[in-house]
Amino acid sequence: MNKVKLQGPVWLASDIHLGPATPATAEAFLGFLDAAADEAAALLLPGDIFDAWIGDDVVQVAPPWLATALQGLKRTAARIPLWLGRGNRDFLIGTDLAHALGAHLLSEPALLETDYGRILLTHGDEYCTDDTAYQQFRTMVRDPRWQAEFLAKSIPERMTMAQQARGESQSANQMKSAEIMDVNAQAVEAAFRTAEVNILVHGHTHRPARHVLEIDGRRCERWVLPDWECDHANPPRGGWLIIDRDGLTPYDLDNA
Ligand code: LP5
Ligand code: MN
Repeated sequence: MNKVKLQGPVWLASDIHLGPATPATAEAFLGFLDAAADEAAALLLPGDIFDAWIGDDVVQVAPPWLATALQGLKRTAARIPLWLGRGNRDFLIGTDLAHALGAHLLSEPALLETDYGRILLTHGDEYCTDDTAYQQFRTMVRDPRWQAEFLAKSIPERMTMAQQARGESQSANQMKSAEIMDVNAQAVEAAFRTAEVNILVHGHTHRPARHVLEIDGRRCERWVLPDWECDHANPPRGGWLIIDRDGLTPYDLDNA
């Protein structure tokens, strides 16, 4: 597990799901990246930055939407430390992308040492243990052998597979209950105990909230980051969290 020492205000955002079909979301995110470079001491993006990431070699042949997003990330990384985490859509982000951007990779989970104390940060899909179909899929795609085989395929082949997987995921999700797709309480408790922290931040579930829990007599907080959608949602949504010496503060894209 990475220990990330951070001083000054830290900005966090996840589940932006950048892709070819979401120009308004990309524009909002690029504005956010510039604001972070001006005001934050570090920017942490714990996963699902991209709608689907099929391998770092796409950087070599980036279509315009991706080239613009990468330029934005690189511009920010040149001014403040940028940390990238991996989500269930972009688990194939690797050291080549980090290197190309001048960014760092977050472990899963990562232990942040902030001005407000120790905070555990991760994407969050690992806590959705009631969703057994997803956990099976996760085990498959996190296997280094599966990844090596997938990455050996051509880019067009990988793009087709990613589109197919997105389609299957969307139809599978329509059949699942909201509870199954949320985090499992025991999995969350185990994370607090193992890391010995009182604060956990994650994304993935698209249910932004601050949950207060009591674990072994300790008061713990689980903060959930929102997803971003400015193209197909009215009003547009998105947001981030700022951690400074006074605590954690959520910000909405709408009234930022
Ligand atoms: O992503 P989202 O929000 O829709 O749902 C997630 C879980 N789904 C996923 C799958 C991804 O969306 C797929 C895109 C990944 C692209 C990455 C690179 C390419 C990899 C190619 C893989 C073959 O993460 C969803 C959860 C939900 O979050 C809430 O937690 O429920 O889980 C599922 O939908 C899993 C399904 O239940 C079962 C698996 C469907 C995928 C089947 C793959 C078929 C591949 C065919 C390729 C030839
Ligand atoms: Mn996710």
